[in-house]
Amino acid sequence: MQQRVHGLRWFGLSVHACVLTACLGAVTASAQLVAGPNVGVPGPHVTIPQTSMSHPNFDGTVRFDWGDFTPNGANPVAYDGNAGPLEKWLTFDQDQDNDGDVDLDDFNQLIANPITLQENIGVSGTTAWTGWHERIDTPGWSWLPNPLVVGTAGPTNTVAVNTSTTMDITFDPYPPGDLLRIEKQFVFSASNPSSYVNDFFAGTLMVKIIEYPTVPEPASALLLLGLAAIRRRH
Ligand SMILES: [Ca+2]
Ligand SMILES: [Ca+2]
Repeated sequence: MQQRVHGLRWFGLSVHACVLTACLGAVTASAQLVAGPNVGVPGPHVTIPQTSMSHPNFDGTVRFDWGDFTPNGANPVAYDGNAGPLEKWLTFDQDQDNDGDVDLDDFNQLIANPITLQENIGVSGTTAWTGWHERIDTPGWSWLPNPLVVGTAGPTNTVAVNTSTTMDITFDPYPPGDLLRIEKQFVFSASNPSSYVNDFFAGTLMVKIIEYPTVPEPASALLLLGLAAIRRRH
């Protein structure tokens, strides 16, 4: 069943459409989003507008800030192995150079420099996280390496590995109740920028990113790995 809910407001962001069961979590008092690695299942869908010049975090570059790094401002996310990933739609301002019109200068300015996505997450649910996985689902955009990962205390042993479209971050188990800030940059990398201009002028240019936390391997899987190792030795 894929009932969709439109126009819910949550932490100042629009949850335009998502699976009903996931959205119910988003609009209760806990405002918790449930996400997992099951990419065949539609997960919670959040639209994030470009952070405006009037926003306190605005630093002169194109950026997207999801919540802030406070207990009330962070977005609670819980892991569920059966759930689909969070789906983020990053939407752009049109008058990028703030001169009162929308023309090619705006588009060229938009694609000229790295774009920042900062996510402030409350680790929620009952399972400690050991990683965070993201994938850019819109052609023409690529990650830059070296994301910033900052928690309330930790996480430790953070390692990030990326391709142009995937970003895999791993760390020591990080418990529910703590905050996590994950900040990455991506760039426009398409070889045919002119084919993106119409969407930009129409106001429909956006970058879709899917993401989910990862958790420790189940004990049963580790046991099986151990048994296999013992058999190999004999
Ligand atoms: Ca302009
Ligand atoms: Ca202009």
